[in-house]
Amino acid sequence: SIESGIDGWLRYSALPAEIKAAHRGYSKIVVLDKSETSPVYTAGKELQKGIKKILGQSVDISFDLSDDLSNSIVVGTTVAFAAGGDEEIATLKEDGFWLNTKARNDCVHILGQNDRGALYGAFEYLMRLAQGDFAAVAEAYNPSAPIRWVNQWDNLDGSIERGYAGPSIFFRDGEVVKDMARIAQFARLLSSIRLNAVVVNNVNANPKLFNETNLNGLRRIADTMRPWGVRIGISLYFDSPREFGGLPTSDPLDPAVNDWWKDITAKVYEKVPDMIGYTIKANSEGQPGPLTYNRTLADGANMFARALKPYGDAVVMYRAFVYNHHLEESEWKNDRANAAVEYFKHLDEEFEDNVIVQIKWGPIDFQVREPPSPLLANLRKTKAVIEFQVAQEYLGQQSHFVYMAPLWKEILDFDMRIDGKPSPIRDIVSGERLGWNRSGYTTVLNIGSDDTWIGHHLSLSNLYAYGRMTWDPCSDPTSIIQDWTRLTFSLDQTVVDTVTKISMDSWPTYENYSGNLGIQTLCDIIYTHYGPSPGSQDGNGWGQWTRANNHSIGMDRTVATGSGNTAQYPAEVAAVFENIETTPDDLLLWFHHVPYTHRLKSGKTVIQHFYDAHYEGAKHAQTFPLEWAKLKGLIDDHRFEHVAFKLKYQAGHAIVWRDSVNYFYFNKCQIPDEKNRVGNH
Ligand code: GCW
Repeated sequence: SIESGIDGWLRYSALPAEIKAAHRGYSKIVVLDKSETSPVYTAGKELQKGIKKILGQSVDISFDLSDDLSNSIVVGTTVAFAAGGDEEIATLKEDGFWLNTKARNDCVHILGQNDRGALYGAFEYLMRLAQGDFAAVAEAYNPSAPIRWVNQWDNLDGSIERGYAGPSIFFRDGEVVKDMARIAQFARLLSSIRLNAVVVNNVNANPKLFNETNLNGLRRIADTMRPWGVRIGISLYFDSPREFGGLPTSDPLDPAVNDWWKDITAKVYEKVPDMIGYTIKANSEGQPGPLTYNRTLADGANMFARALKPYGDAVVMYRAFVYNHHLEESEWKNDRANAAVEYFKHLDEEFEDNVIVQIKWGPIDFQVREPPSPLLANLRKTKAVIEFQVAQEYLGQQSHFVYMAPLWKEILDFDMRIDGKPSPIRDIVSGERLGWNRSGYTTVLNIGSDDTWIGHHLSLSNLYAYGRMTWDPCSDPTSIIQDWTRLTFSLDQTVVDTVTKISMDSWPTYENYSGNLGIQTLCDIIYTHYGPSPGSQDGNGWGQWTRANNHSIGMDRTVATGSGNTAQYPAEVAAVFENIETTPDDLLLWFHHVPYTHRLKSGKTVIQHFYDAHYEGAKHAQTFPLEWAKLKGLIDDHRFEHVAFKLKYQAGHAIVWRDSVNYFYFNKCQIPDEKNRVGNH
């Protein structure tokens, strides 16, 4: 229904009559592929449906390029179109498309480099129409990177690790679900933002995925998503040969183990011939892996790579999230942030060329602020993808709203200065900087079967923004949220301005009332990852530490006196972080251990900054429900009430955050707030 969130930003609300009136009609939609499973066919159907809803016009589909084309929309691949003319089309990359709304005979041409590209172009055109944007365009659209994936952490029993939106749309009670409707709808959303693959099961994987019922289930999932141009991949459990296959070992150099994986891979590809490959979490947080068998991480990754070699462009996504989770805090130089480079850098030459290392954007774990992972600047030959997290695991779990595009942009714009040359992370992951041919992006997503998909209507903007940023990392987070708002809620300017303001303020606000100055998020890290628990940040084996004592706080990651982590960055960046004077305030406590009385560049002490930021953040969170209240009557009541409730909760919880964090540090250091809000009263 119009009130549910199932259509996301693809609601295609009818344009107001006066805008509609300015639009000319179409004679027909010419679709250059008759096969119902082709994304080109899907594009034709989507155009037909969208135009009906947005403009109120019923337009017929034809499959014949030799028809009279005047006033038509032609959609297909450039190859299929070539027969039809001599149009000059700018160079297209894989998945790219050409959109020409002023082609000869008053036609609209939507021509993909491949099937997927044609579908992306149809969505682009529809989303312009849906925003009442009829401006003429003749433009080539190309992706920044070939890999634009999402990862679901869905378990076979239907639960979702770090999922905040109900049970899995893929699995239930140990099996793939029967009803594919939500899966098709999910693929439609992904494809509209030009994401080309989804890894359907949790990285903490279950080998029962390989039983016959589930292999057939995977086939049904892939068949459902294929017409939308979305391919699937799966996560594997490293010890499957031993635990599922009856072998005595899972040693990656054992020929029988290799044969076992080849055999399983053949079975999988028989069901899903275009599978994109495997994602592997090994030797990570208790998962078995090659190190369990005294082999290198490359030995492990290469075993899967060899099994996948016969299957086209399939890749192994090998996660760099390998670290010791029983780390001893009493050793000053121990530092989990060092782990990824220590485990992977020396293996740079060792990986097969269809292995891609999947690197979380920060060195620890999706905190409210981290510097970029140094591993992103330490692989030369081995290709990488950056891993984001649309699921707001540490960022309020969709009970708070944090719009993450500004955070991602800051990371993607960060210049790593590899070899002293400009090396923004967006150019590293695109492959451009180091000459990689397959690299890019993935994100933990964790949508569920809730009507909101993600647990909070506003938080779905993060999925939309992720798609936009992976296609074009230079996109502006403000215009992304404006487009999203127009498509999701309304063209009304008050609605657009209000959602934009709340969204753009949301990350700094959350940072203010949670963890400041690069200290980490300060939520509970032992189990839930939700709510304030600064005390849990030390004395744990996870290595997520703040080293807060009665006088001082922060991780000393310098070479001079600390863990040496700064030296993992290229020289110019290392120099900035090594020196307390040049380290930006917002990463001060990430790299340096200082007294609470240390003065920031702002002139404030660290402790006063904590107090002030928490008051400021909690105060600003109170404005969100008030801002939102302006939208009563401007959007449907159902979504209005849902968001109003969430923002009220967030405002209240921000106060809990403020007081918990402020009093925790006051109790440690006994330095009262200069403004008399925190202290022994
Ligand atoms: O952020 C942590 C999560 C774990 C997750 C792990 C990972 C799937 O808390 O739940 O496990 O990261 O990325 O593998």
